[in-house]
Amino acid sequence: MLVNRKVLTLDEFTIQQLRSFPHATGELSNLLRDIGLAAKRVNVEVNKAGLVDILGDAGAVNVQGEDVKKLDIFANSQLVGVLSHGISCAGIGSEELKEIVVFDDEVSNQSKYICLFDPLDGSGNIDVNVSIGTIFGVYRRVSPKGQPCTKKDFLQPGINQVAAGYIIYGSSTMMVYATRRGVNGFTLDPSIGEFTLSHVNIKCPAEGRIYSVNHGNFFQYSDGVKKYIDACQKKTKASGGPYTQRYIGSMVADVHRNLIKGGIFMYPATLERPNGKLRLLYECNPFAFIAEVAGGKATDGNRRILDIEPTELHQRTPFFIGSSSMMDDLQLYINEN
Ligand code: P6P
Repeated sequence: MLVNRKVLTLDEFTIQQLRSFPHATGELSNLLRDIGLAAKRVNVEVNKAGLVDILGDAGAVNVQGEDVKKLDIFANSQLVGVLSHGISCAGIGSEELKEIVVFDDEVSNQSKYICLFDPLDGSGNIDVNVSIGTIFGVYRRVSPKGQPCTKKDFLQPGINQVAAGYIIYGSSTMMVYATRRGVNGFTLDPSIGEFTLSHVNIKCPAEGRIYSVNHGNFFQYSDGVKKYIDACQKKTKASGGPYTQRYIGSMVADVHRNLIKGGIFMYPATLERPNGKLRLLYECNPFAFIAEVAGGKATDGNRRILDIEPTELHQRTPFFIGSSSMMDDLQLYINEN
């Protein structure tokens, strides 16, 4: 029986988007397709991580002082590889690399975009088969085209992103990305080896009943955050609950679930980490961009994440993201304490 299922691949979708902007150069479409290619290569290794000696620590330690798993290194090299050999990126910043990488060749210097990414977030979960992910954000460079990109290109507020997205390597492998026109999700179809459009124009529900936070740090949180968490636990059907607590320990998985179902994810400042744990440039900014395009909100507890002017490549920030109504509730507790 012929199945007449019109499947739109990532390539077809980006080209379709390009056709609706006659003056577009196609560079952003190329860059997104490059990231999709790297993700497919990472996916192959993630899926067999339990079978080959790619598990376990690579013996190295990254700029964050964290044990680096071999898959982190592999994912980083795949992204640097496709972007440096493409025609759409002048340079990158990565969680795995202390400094930016300026591609500085004639073609790359003509590119108008730079890219920041966390090549494999949640890598501590690799050995226990929990979903992990890649996170990326794309900016228009502020330095002149034709010259090598500079650090200033990477220290832009998140509101300047032209696109942001993530790949989640889970029960299926999905690439979700946002431009100002919307958020769309593509599920990898192994039968054709292509990301295919599966979640059109994703919107984050204004209300949600899922709250995600590490309760192990509860007594280190601010009074306002503690009182909000306490209120979540006391929600009843009559007061818009009951809420459920879900925390995977892999931000891509937690935030993806809350984006689709509604909910709030929190990684607050703690006594041990007064600036929070999560990185502004390549973890929080991309998700904040995605959340806002989808109708949600993202703050550091006081400021809109996308408004923060970065000063360092690997700076951290407290992070709250999710359904607009839940974020407004949280802000009331923070403001009152
Ligand atoms: P904790 C993974 O290491 C990560 O960066 C995020 O993906 C995740 O949400 C967070 O850290 C978990 O941190 O301190 O709760 O284990």
